[in-house]
Amino acid sequence: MQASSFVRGERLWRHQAEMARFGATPGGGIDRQAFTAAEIAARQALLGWARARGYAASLDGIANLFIRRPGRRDDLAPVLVGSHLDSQPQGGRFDGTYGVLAGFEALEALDDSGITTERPVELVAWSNEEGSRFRPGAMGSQVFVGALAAEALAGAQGNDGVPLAQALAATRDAFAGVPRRAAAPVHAPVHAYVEAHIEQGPVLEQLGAPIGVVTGVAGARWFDVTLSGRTAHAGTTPLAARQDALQAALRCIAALNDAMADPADRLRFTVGRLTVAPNVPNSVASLARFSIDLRHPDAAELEARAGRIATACAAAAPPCALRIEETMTMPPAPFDPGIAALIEARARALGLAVHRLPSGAFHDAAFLGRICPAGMIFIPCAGGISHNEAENVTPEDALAGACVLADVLGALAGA
Ligand code: HGY
Ligand code: MN
Ligand code: MN
Ligand code: MN
Repeated sequence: MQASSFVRGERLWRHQAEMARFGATPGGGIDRQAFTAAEIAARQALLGWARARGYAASLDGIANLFIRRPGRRDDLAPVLVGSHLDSQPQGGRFDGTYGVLAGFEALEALDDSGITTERPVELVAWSNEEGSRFRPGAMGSQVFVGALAAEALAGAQGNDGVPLAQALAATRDAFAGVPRRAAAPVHAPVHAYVEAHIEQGPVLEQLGAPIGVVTGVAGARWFDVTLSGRTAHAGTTPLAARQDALQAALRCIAALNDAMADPADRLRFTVGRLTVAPNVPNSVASLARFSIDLRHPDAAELEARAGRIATACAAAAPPCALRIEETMTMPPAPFDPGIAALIEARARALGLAVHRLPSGAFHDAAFLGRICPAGMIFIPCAGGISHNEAENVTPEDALAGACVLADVLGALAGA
C-alpha cells in the first residue's frame, strides 16, 4: 500500500486557498516577503495544522521551521521535505507555498495510511528563499547546511531599511512556544531531501507532462553596482560639469547588455532593481545603484560572464565612482541521480507522464544537495508564468505532484 492512495486533493487545495490569504494582493497574487507579518502568519497557520496532527515543531537560529513526523527509529537521520512560504513582492500563490503544502499533505497521507516509516520525516519551511527583501536568497537553507555563517548576516538590512536582526527577532518571538533546535555548529544529519515546486517555466505544460524530474539547478550570482557622482541643479549645470550617477548607471547597463549577449539564449542577465538619489526631477543624481542577477547552467561560462562585469562598468562609469559588490553566489548544483530515478519510478508507477529537465530558478534543494542526496519534483504552471500575480496551477497537477512526493518520501524513509 502506498501513501499516495491517501493523498486528498481537496484537502491540499483547501490549504492552498487558506495560505493564499496571507499577503494576498488585489491582483490575485501574494506579497509575503521574508519575516514580514504576512509570512509569520502563514507559518503560524502551518504550525496550527501541524499541531492538530500531533507533529512536533522546532525552530533554528535563522527561523527555519521544522515539523516532524516520528518514525520507528527516532534516532535515525530524518528525511527532509520542504520549500518556502516567503514570496516576491508581486509573487504568485504557488512559488514555494506549493512545495510546503504538498509536503504537509504527504505527511497527512502517511498518517491516514497508517504507515509507520523507519526514519522520521521532517517538513521544513525554509527562511528567506526569495532574497527579495534581504539578501542573499536561500538564506535559511544556506545557513542550515553551513554554506553561510549566520554571523556574516549581522549587519544586513532589508531593502526597506529594516535590520535583518530585528526582523528575525520578531519572527522568533512569534514562535516563542516552539522549541529551539540546538544551534549546532554544523547541520544536523539528514538522510535525504526532496522538494516539490512549480516549474516556473513553460516546458511541462507544453509537453503535457504533469511531473518534472529535476536534473539540477543553474548557477546564480547576484551583484550590486553603485555609481557615485555629485548632485547639482538640473537647470544651471552644464553637461561638462556634471557627475551624473544615473547617466553613468545607464551607460554601465548598456555596456553590460553587450557583454552578456548570448546567441544560444542560455545565459540569464537581469537588472531588476534600480535606486537613485536624490531621485527628484530637478537635481542631477548623486547616487545610482542597480542589481545584477546572472545565471547559467555551466559553471565555467557563469564564471567567465561574471568576470566581464567589472571591465564593462569600469569603462562606462567615469566621471562617477564605481563600486561592485557580490551579494549572492550559487554554483550550478546537479541533483542526486538515485533520487531522480526514484521520483521517475514512483511517477510512472502512478501512470503519470514524466519529463526530465534542469531548473533555471534556484531552490533550497540546491544547498541541501551539499549535505545529502537531494532531488526535486516539478509540476507545470500556467504559461510558465511565475514571480507574477497570475501564477497558477491546476488542482490535478497539484494532486499528482503530492502523490509522487508522498510515495518518494515513504520509500526514502523506509515505509
Ligand atoms: O530567483 C529564484 O530563482 C527563486 O525563485 N527565488
Ligand atoms: Mn521558489
Ligand atoms: Mn521564487
Ligand atoms: Mn525553492
